[in-house]
Amino acid sequence: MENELSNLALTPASLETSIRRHLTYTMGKDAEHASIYDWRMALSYAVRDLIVGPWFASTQQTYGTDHKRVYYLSMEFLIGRILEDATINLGLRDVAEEVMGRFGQDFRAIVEDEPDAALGNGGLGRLAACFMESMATLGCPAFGYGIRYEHGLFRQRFEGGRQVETPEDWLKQTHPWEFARPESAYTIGFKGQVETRGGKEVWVPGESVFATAYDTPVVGWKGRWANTLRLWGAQPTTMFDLERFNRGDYAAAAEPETLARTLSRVLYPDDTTYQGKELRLKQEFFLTSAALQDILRRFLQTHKDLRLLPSKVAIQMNDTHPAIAGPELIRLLVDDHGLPFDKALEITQGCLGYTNHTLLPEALEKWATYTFGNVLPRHMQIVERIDSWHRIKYPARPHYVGIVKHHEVRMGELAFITSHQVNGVSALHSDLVKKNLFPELNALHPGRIINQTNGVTPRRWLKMCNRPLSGLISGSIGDGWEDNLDRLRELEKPIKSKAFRDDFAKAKRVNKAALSNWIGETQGISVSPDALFDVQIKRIHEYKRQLLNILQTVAHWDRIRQNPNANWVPRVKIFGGKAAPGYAVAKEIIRLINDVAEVVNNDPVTGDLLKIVYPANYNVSMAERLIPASDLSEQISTAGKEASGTGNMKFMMNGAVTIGTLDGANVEILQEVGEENFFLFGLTAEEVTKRRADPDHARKAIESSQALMDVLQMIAEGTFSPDQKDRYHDLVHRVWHHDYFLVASDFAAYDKAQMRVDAVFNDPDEWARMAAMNTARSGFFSSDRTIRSYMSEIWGVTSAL
Ligand code: 26W
Repeated sequence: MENELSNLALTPASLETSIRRHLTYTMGKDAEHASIYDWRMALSYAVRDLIVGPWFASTQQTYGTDHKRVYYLSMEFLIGRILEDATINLGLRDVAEEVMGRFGQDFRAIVEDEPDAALGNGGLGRLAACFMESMATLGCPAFGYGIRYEHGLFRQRFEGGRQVETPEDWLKQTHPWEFARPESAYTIGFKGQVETRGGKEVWVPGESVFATAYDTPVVGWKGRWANTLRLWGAQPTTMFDLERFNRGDYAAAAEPETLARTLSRVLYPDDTTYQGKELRLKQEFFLTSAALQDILRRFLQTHKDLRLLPSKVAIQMNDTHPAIAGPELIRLLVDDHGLPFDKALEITQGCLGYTNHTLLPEALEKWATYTFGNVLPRHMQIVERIDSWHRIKYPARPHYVGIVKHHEVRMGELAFITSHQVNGVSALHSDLVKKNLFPELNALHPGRIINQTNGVTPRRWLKMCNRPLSGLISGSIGDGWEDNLDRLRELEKPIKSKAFRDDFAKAKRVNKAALSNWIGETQGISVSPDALFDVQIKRIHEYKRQLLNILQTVAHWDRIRQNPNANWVPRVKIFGGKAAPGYAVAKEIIRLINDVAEVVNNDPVTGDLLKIVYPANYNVSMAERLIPASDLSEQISTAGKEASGTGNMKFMMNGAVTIGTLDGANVEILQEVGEENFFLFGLTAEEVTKRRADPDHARKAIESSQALMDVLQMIAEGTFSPDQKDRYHDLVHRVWHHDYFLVASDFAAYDKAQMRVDAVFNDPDEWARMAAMNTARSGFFSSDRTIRSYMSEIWGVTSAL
């Protein structure tokens, strides 16, 4: 099927007419009185109109050919802004800019007026968004299912250097991309009891809410295909108690409403530690049950035999958050459709796939059987039944392995056993999933665990966010790399010429100049675009080691002060990221970075040689600004801890060189780009385990590095907290005595690697070559490659294009 741009029948004049029509009839404004919001809405509706054609065509085609569909279940979709991305994929970004110009409107300003859809915490949520775009680009018939949180990830401010959270409000203005579907509503039950009627188990829930659908079309590259992101909002099943209301008891009257609305009110802002909160379990079941009811309804519209479900339906669980899908699908098949348990389990396994995104033990979901059984009594029975089925079928299963152990339901084991494939998200991570996370289950089910290395969409993360570089690429290898990213390898030939390397450096320089203007305007810090832009942007976690970065920054600052007239490479250290509100240590690290910045940025001795910038409220839109302007990509997690990383891939694509450990997908980046184009340092995952076994590892490392010793001393003495000299005593004490993430043990190697960075940066042409080679060899990290692989190895789905 071909829905090329010509099918959109678009000319600048017709777009102009459409925008004017929406301004008048949708927004009810004339051009003289329209605000930037009105213009944005008018443009968004005009663009949305153009997506509807391909969207209907895709749906009809899928129905018509009875194509197998993919259902991607995720508690998070970190989408960011939609308008510019949609114009890019429809091939009308420049037309839109021109037409808005005719109205006297600045396209950039309009694009930036759109709030980010921040329905996710970090990597897992952003991956889901990239996957949705790639599935649309590849013509893989798919639905994304998630929750329409009223409030996305909190807004971050700094007060006296400390993180302060405020609620986020993306739905305050009308969200123009969604279509409400009040007619698509499902009842979701909770609690209550299980009754036996005529030898059958029947769940009688004690509470219920409606899940109603909100659909956002997701259009792929060149508008050839569009899928649906279906987000569920919770509605009360009974509006309010009129009798209580009439008695004047207004709060009590609204109780059922309050209860329901709470379910889709906020995104849990924690991706660090699993906390056994009942509301979270309810949210997970709310998403999953609504999705499965919708999937079965759609299947049964055109099929009778539920045993054929796995031939038409592939369901992917984004981590264990929707892992209740196993028991819920079995419940629907057995209780509502009368299938035998064993058959229902077989069908369920045939449909489900499970992606693991973390090995951190504190992030692995497990629910107290008390909570689980209370909220989902029927599912508790089914979980026990799955577990005993598995124990009996696999008598070699060790006694300590199982879904229910020590009065807890382990969601990882549940997801594993109810799926036909389990995958990790990078080669190293998948290896560790086999060896460390599920060694016994892996032995019982050889071949079930596979690897699917993550990727990112090059439309948003190169074409859209980096116009100078994408222009240069198209100018030298032509168009067509956008959906065939391996073609970037063709750049290797031009990279051999000095002229091309100069152009590459110029494109980077344009982005850096824009960023330094933005930093000046928004942060009040003046930074030179000729300095080395060294960037670490990601959630703040101990394992990601922002602490290592800031400690080395202090060491560097101290060295410049000792010898200010040496030939230093000017550096701008840029940080971005949020800490989970309850993660005290991460918040201390944020404060330390801000405190160090305060001192360093005001030091007349180091002046422009070193600046530290930490803009608050890092999000997708900020990433789009920072990544194209970066020289150095900080990927410095403790080896074995970062499952994959996806920011690392975005930096590489945009011509930043990585300083990094052998962790997650860094391993594969290094393999693609070669050691000569990567600043590698640090302990390997195996060495980390060995090193940790030495109880004195930190002390030994500190005592053998004078630089680290000095840095810790300065921080402990209050150099960066003159108003409260003991502020960082605990933090320094932890480095000395409980350095679980081996900051001290990797410090010297990191410090040395940073010196190698400076040496290369001093040779601009060599730096340009390295940077350009990173772009040229980033093709493997397109999420198109990842999705093709999921399609053939997990989903058994072909392209409908
Ligand atoms: C239940 C609390 C909770 C919530 C979210 C625990 C853990 C999570 C996520 C699994 C954390 C996450 O986002 N993981 C990241 O997933 C990315 C996409 O695969 C990887 O690139 C990152 O390395 C991984 O940290």
